[in-house]
Amino acid sequence: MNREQLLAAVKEQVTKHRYEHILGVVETAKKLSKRYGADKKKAELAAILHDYCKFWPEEKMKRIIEETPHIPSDLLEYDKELWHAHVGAEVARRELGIEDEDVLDAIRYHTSGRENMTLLERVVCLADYIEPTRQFPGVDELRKLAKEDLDRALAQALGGTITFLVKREKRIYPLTVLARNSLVKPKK
Ligand code: DGI
Ligand code: FE
Ligand code: FE
Ligand code: FE
Repeated sequence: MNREQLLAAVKEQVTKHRYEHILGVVETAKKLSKRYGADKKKAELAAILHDYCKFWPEEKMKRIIEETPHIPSDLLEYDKELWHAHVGAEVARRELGIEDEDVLDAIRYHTSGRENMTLLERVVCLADYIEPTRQFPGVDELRKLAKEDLDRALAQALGGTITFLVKREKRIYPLTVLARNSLVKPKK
């Protein structure tokens, strides 16, 4: 499928509001790629597909997690919001014919992050936080920081999510902690 066909496929899976978000992530990921030297084509592809499974029924996602050996099954013990990323990568490969492992990883880790994220993964994950339709306290500061320091901006974004989860008495997926730690330099 080409870009237009993939966008049309995504549009059928999500709400109008979510589709606007996805177009925002595409534009932001392209800008960040230019700024930091990531592969613009790969970033665009991952951005188009990153939330493909966002509204899939819980049971359907659970089944895919259980039956796919390389999807970590401990995801089922954490917030359901984490599931669409891993399931999305699997569906992109199986149903949409995406074979590029860099792109699949950028989809797979766009929510949780992971230790030592690739440049492409960092670009897509940060674009997801700061695209133009996103609104949360501190987002403008984060957009500014994103122009100056990719890793500090992403560390701040993940830190915000960790704080948000703690306030709601939710569990934190360990990869999110590892992602943030690997982006923050140890204090001397
Ligand atoms: O799908 P989006 O809304 O565009 O954004 P996303 O894929 O980054 O999902 C973010 C949601 O996931 C956010 O509301 C927080 C929730 N979440 C739940 N547990 C975790 C988590 N996010 C991270 N990074 N780590 C978690 O352990
Ligand atoms: Fe997402
Ligand atoms: Fe995200
Ligand atoms: Fe998203």
